[in-house]
Amino acid sequence: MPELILHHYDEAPFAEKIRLVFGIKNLSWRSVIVPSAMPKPNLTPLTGGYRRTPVFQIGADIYCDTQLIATLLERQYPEPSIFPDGNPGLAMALGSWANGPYVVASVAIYMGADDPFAGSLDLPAHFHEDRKKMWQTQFDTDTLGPRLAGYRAQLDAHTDFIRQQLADGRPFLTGERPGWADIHAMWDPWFLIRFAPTEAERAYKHLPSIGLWLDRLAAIGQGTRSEMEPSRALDIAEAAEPLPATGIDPRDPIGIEAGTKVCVSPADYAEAQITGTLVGTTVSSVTIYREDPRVGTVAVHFPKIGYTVEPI
Ligand SMILES: N[C@@H](CCC(=O)N[C@@H](CS)C(=O)NCC(=O)O)C(=O)O
Repeated sequence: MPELILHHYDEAPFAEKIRLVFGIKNLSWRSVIVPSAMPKPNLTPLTGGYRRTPVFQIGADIYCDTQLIATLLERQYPEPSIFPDGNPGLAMALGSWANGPYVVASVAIYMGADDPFAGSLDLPAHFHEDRKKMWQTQFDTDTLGPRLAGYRAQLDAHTDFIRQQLADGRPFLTGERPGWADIHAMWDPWFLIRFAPTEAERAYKHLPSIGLWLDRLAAIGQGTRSEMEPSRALDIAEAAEPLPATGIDPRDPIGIEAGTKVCVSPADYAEAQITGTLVGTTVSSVTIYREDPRVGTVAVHFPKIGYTVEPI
């Protein structure tokens, strides 16, 4: 049985999303710790330059972005489902809220907060500079001050969606069982509590239902985690063959033929150009093959939502 390898670090809230999926599904997985800021010399041979966290690996197949990783895990391990109320489309569509305006409000608040790193987080000295550059397409960190109140107002309006869902006393957002909707929504309080505690207190202290809901989510755990050296993950990729190419979905409007050299880029933040040969698409994903001197041929998979694909 090939191992499920998550490249992540403990403080990464997007990685926490996938750790919670492992928890809901009670999966055993291998944890490879990556640096929280660039450079990431043991990750980029696998991804071709994609630097965001987390990245998921099975053999020589590399999956970028939580939306794609969650979809894959749900397909391979359907029970218990991360869509316990039977609304997979709605829960996935929430990603455009959670990964968009909701997350930007929280990160802007953190970047402009008076108490960043107030907790005991183990982050490198250049972390703030790294993030400033990474988020520059969404906001200018140097001029956040006068706009912070506006971001706080935005955050509170987003948080109120969670309060409304929990108002009838249900334990999780869609009912009795936790799922992907909870995981989307927990990103911001999880992040602010750790990265900007004074801001978190302002935003959540008067809403006890949110703290109790976060406690219930934390109690799910992470499944069974065991650590792996980064070099071992590279060796595994080198020794494995990627999944066979699927070809272009016949209904795909992409207009690029299989075998074409392409560049895949995140369309929102953390600019990067990942180049390779287009070998497959589905209605919601894109796969390229890349050659790397350390790991040989790897398949790198991206979701379509939030990414661009251009021939080069
Ligand atoms: N849309 C991506 C976003 C991932 C993301 O922004 N992750 C943050 C960490 S939680 C990140 O990459 N930070 C910079 C880094 O880790 O290098 C996903 O859903 O996976």
